[in-house]
Amino acid sequence: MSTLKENLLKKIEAHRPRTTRLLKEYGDVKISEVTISQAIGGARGVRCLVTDTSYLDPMEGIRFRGKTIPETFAALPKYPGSEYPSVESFWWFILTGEVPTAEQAEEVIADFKKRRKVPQYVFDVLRAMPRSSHPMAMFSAAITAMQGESIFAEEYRKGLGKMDMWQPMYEDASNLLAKLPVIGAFIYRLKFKDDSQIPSNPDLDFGGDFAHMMGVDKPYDDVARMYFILHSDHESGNVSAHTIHLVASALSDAYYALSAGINGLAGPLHGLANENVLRWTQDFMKKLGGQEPTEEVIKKALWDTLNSGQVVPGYGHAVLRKTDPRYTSQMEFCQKHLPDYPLFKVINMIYKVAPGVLMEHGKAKNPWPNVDAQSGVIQWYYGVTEYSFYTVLFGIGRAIGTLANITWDRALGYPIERPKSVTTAMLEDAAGVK
Ligand code: NMX
Ligand code: MLT
Repeated sequence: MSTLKENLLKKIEAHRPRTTRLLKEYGDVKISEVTISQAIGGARGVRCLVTDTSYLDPMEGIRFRGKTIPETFAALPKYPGSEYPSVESFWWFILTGEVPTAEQAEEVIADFKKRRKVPQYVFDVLRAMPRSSHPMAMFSAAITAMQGESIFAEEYRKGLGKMDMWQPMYEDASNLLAKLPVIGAFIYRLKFKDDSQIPSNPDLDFGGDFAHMMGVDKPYDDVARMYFILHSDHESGNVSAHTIHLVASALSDAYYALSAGINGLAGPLHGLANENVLRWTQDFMKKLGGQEPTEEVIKKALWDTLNSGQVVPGYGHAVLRKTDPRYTSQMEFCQKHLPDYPLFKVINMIYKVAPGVLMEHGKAKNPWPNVDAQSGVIQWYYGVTEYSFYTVLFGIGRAIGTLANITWDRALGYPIERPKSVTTAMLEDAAGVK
């Protein structure tokens, strides 16, 4: 057993009695109530999921295993020669809640390298799809195509005890995660670089190899590490994480569960917003025809979007009520690496203007930017200008937290998810509507 798996087993064994005790002794304690507006309105604010990998506070933003973003980046060992930790060290951290040593992180890097090879049929499937397919459709199809590799599904068929289910789930999660950079970069080069593929480099870590296969020079390796970690987890009520948890609760394997979540991430109100931010900004710059953007013209463009009934992409959030710290973290990266880049200046100008416009518009509960408002500019700066690819980057990141989460779901024996629905007539009865 690998050191990581041994450590995880210890954590699982220590955690199980907590869940058992809560269920047995405190199962009737209320943590939430549901109103009619919550039942109709997308269950906003209803507390009915348990996730230990991360927690989202509306005012503070995300904490991964109790640590804020700056604390996470400061605590994890940096990848040698890099400003950021490796994704593999973060994988250790998000799974166990403990910061790995540099040696432990190295062990995971070595383990992931062994799991990296993608079966040829996945590339064949992708090549058989129309080249016009959206990169997210390709990404989802590639993950589903690999379902036959699932160790969990095979072990389940043979007969698997409930308390042992986390082990094959862990193997599937690790196998799948290690392959995602290869699949992502393949899709990018298939669609946008005439299928001129760059083979994986066995000397590189998750982020470094992704940058190498994308064909983008340093410091894009650090951009990849930062980007994947920032997008990894956002507790489990968001569409992608919730879908992955929900599908896995039917004891569908990690391949089925992750591809389902990726489909949810592809929606414009969720991950696809990062593509739309860049589309919106580029369209707006095109209309300016080389004219220097000003706060006044940005204001007008924002109002035009709102008046046409569209949302301003990259702004607003279902939980957050302040600027997303993932936005801030990427903004700080830009301030350091590309302070004078014109597109970054425009994004900053939108940040100055948009919250006021959204407040005046009076609908959005949160007028502040989310993660997607700042992520595309970094990609654009490093030459990845094909913005329909951006949500795949989000998806590779999101796999980290959600695959850790479903491993824990199996470790703690969480049951199939099945909330109860009611009819509109029942709501009217409950409200005493005549
Ligand atoms: N632009 C215009 N209107 C907005 C915006 C926005 N950015 N955000 C919220 N609203 C509207 C929303 O459409 C709703 O209108 P209506 O009453 O007509 O249905 C109203 O404000 C109330 O919505 P909220 O309760 O503030 O937001 P909700 O929790 O329903 O939705 C989002 C959250 C994130 C879906 C929403 O803010 C949005 O559509 N933002 C733009 C898309 C985006 O950036 N999504 C990415 C989210 C982060 N991620 O990566 O997943
Ligand atoms: C996410 O990262 O999943 C988004 O910010 C959406 C959310 O948390 O609801």
